[in-house]
Amino acid sequence: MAEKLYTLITGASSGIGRACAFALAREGKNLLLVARRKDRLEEIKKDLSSKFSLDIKVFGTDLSIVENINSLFEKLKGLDIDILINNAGFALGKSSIEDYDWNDFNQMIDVNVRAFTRVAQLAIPFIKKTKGHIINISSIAGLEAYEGGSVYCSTKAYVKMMSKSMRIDLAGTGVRVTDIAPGAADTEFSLVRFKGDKEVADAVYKNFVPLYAEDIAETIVFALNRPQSVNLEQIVIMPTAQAGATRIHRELRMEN
Ligand code: 8X3
Repeated sequence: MAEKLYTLITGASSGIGRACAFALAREGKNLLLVARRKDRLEEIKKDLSSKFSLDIKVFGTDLSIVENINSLFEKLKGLDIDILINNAGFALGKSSIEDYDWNDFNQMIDVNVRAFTRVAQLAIPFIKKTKGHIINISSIAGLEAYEGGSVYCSTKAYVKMMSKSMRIDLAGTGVRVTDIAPGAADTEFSLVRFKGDKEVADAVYKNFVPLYAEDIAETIVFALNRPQSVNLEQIVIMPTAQAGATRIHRELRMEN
């Protein structure tokens, strides 16, 4: 077995990706952190390096451009990677398909579908070599369509189906594949979806206790730490107050 193993995390600068970096650092994993915002990755590296003795490499790159993914993997050549957290993805906009901005559709497809697929494809030889684990981040949106979610929901259904396909294609290699499907998680997700409109974004998580990125990261650590012979294939994780993509029980809280 290789001396030094790395966990590769895409979309590592915020939300679930960032929480995974912290959770996996606590597990003693060396990290390869990828995101567009390199300054944020450097901050995470600085923070983690002050607490843990790990090898952490950061890569500031825009995965929506396939050539960037190809050159990222050129740089990773020679490293032993046993975990991929294929997390980069986002929603942009929320409206009827009739009115949706075509550019928003394309940006989601570029990252949630194309980059997700290319990262998985180029990571597989590394993960096969170490008999490692691929964690794909889908969503409750990939299981249930909702109003205004057309392309976002479809991209996440794609991730779900790709996860199953990877399981089938990689059966017999010792590689594990887990699809993590979170519900309402209070991250930058809604701020990005609503293009910086904080009031609208905050309202998504109002009057109930949402998931936090750490809840999802801890669940991922649980899946990774099962015995090598056990593959948790799909984990749907929602707040207790959420019973479906659009079924959230909100309590009106009385202020003191
Ligand atoms: C994020 C969950 O329900 O806001 O993928 O689409 S949802």
